[in-house]
Amino acid sequence: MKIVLISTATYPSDQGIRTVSSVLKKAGHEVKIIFMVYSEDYTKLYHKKELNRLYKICKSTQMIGISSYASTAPRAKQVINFLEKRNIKAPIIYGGVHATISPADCIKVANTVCVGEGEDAILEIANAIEKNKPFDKIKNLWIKKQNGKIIKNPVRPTIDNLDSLPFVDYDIQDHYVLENHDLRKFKEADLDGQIFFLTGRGCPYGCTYCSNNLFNELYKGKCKSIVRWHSADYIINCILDLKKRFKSLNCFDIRDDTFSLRPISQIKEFCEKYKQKVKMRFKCLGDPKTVSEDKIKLLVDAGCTDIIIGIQGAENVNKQIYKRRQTNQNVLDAAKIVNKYKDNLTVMYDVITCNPYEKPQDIIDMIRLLQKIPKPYYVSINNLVFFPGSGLYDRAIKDPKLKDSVIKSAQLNYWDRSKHILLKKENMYLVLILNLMRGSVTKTRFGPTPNFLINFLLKPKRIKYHLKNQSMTYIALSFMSISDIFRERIAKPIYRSTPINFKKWYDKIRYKV
Ligand code: B12
Ligand code: SF4
Repeated sequence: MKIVLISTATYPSDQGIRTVSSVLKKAGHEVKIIFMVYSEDYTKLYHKKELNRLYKICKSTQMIGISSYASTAPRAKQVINFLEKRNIKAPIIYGGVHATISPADCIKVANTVCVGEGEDAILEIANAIEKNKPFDKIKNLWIKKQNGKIIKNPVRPTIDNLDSLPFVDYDIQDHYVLENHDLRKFKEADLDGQIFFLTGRGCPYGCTYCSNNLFNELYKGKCKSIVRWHSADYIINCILDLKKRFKSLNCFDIRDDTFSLRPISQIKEFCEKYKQKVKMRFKCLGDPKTVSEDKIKLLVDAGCTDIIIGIQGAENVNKQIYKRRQTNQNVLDAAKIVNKYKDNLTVMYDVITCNPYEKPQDIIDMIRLLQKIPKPYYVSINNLVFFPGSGLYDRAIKDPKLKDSVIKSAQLNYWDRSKHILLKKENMYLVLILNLMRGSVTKTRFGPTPNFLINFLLKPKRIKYHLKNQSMTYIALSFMSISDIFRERIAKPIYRSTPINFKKWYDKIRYKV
């Protein structure tokens, strides 16, 4: 059967839709994937020309699947409405992270919504359509009947054995990507020399700003363990397959929420096999509590050149607001370990700010913590986006004072610094300083900002004055917004259009490989 899958992600990796596709292909279906990549200014919708082009590919298909994040949900809605207006015959199934977390929103837009892991459900739908049978009893689906009644079927248990899944679909001859108002065939160069790769699923924690929170609730009692891993052999074979297909690959970006959560025995097996068979640089993520000397040594030795470590909030914010059981000492201990490998390992710390619940002292504490971390490193300052379904969203949406910023923040990207600060208007002076610290950190500066200037700006009297009198903050924010616009509208598009070899070179220079 002919099937079209549409991804609204802004980057054409999307392991979710690619996995759904490979499961359908394994069962003999003919699948095309369309990557509707678009601007990270989420207020922008697709042009009519682009939608018409999409329609041409979809019109002769028997089933359409579409996925979105919360931020790209307006785009998914636009696509579904457009296809329906053009009287497309094929049923449209809305799946992915947003459909999992906000099915009630998605069912207003599509008649069929897939909640949670979609592999088995989509296969059952395809088989039902092929046999001309109804599919309204299939688990994981919400179905809107013609009379408006909504059927909410329960989710089935998670897939325990991830190795039972076929390799992620990278048959790029069946893939299309949006460029210059046209849908053209996917090229190897669209991968930018690296592949985002998840070697497991699930996270045992439940930070209140994160979608995993709700995912864990959804699957309570429906899985042996929410954290599931692919075996080392599965990952290595999959990577070798990709390496054979794409000669321009020079890096694997392992995007598991916390790769360092894997027990040391698994990391050891993975690293030994990776070093022996793959011999290619890779990146991964870790959390301060599970980073250990043994693990980092093995990872660096196997070719790990970059690690992202989540700090997120200052200790008090992590404990009280994010429900993230992590102390500043955990961060400093992990930082000491990774810093030992500074000649071969680039470290990036992730921080979340612009949270209307944080107090001035919390932001000061975060800045002081960053000053204590051994240099050099990178720091990514992310401004809080309230994602529907997260605990923090549920808390803030009830507050009339915050409701507006809760809803509007989902249309912003974490790095839209000035827009976030002006939207939330809390502790503007201090959030501005923290945002000015983003980038590469050395002994004397944080990003473009010298350390002495940070200390000068953080004098208690100055803080007190500028938190009350905001005119200087507004002036600084207008410069910041010019720089943000430059980054989004000029620097990013130029970078994205550069040849793959330039991107590979830049990545190496940036991370000193
Ligand atoms: C890898 C990753 C990235 C990568 C690659 C993204 C990409 N486009 O491929 C990068 C670093 C680029 C990235 C960027 C961003 N990301 Co991101 N990312 C992830 C991460 C860690 C893994 C995603 C993944 O591959 N999962 C594995 C697959 C197998 O799971 P899945 O996608 O959910 O798919 C399953 C089901 O959803 C379903 N399904 C999926 N598609 C479909 C389609 C159909 C038709 C059906 C029926 C079912 C179905 O079946 C799949 C298999 O079971 C997730 C967290 C997570 N653990 O999922 C965050 C996550 C998706 N990202 C998130 C965000 C916010 C972003 C950013 C917007 C951040 C920003 N810059 O502001 C950007 C922009 C992303 C974009 N718009 O493209 C949020 C989304 C929150 C939300 N509620 O929408 C998540 C959930 C993180 C979080 N902690 O909250 N991300
Ligand atoms: S933020 Fe990271 S550690 Fe916390 S629940 Fe989400 S994925 Fe897990």
